[in-house]
Amino acid sequence: MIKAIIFDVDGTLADTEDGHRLSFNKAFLDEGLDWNWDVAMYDKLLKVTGGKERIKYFVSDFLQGYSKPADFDEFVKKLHAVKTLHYTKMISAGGVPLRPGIKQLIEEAYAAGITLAIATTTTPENVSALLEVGLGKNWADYFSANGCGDIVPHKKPAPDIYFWVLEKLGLTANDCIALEDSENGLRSSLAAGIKTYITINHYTRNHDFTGAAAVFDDLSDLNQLYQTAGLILPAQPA
Ligand code: XBP
Ligand code: MG
Repeated sequence: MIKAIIFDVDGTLADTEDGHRLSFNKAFLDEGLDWNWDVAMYDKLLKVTGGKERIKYFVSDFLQGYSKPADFDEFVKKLHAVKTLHYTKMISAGGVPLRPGIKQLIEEAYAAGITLAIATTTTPENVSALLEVGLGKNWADYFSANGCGDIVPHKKPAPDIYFWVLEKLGLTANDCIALEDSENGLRSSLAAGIKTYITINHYTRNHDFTGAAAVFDDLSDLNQLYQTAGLILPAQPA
C-alpha cells in the first residue's frame, strides 16, 4: 500500500521552466550582462539542475573569453538571488498555473490519508510562491516534508534530496512513489529506490525515462495514475 507521494516541483507541479528562463534573463539585464538564454540554449543548460550550478555551467561550457569576477561564487549567488526575486514576483502574480490534475491529486490523496512531500532542486521561496497561488496560503499543511534546493550537498540526479525526504517522513523507499518530469529527476528518485511516474513537458519529452513505472503526457486523467500505481482514490467521473 502506498503510504506517501513525493512530488518534484519544476515541470511536474507546474510548467515553470520558461518562467525560470525569463527570470534568469531579467537578472542578467539587471546586472549589466549581455547574456540571454533562448529556449534552445536553456534546453541545453537544463542538463544541470540548480540555478547557481546552471549559471556556472553556462560560464564554463558556453561562454568564450569571459573573465570571471574575483569572487565568482559570490557573484553567482547574487545573480541567482536577483533571478529568484524576479521569479517569485512572476509566480506570485499568477504567472504559472498548476499542471492538469495536480491540485485534485494533492487534495484527494491528502483526504485519503496519504502522506505528501516535496523533493525539488529549486529554492524554498520559489516553492512557496508557486503553491501559495496554486493551493492557497495554507499550502504547507498538505506536506509532511518539503525538501528544497541547497538543503542537501548534491542536487539531482544525485539521490540526496529523496533520501532527505524519506528520512524526514520516517518511511522507506518502498512505502512511496515519486512524480517527476525529467531524466535528472528520475535518476535521482530511482537512485533512492523510489518507484517513479513521469509527466513530460516540452523540455523533457525526449529525455531517457528508462526505469520509470509509467510515462504520462500529463495527469488530466488521474485514473491513469491511480490504476497504474494501485492508488485507491476517488474515481474520476467516467
Ligand atoms: C528544476 C531545477 C531548478 C529550476 C530553477 O528543479 O533544476 O534548478 O530549473 O530553479 P526540480 P532555481 O525539477 O527538481 O523541481 O534557479 O531555484 O534552481
Ligand atoms: Mg522537475
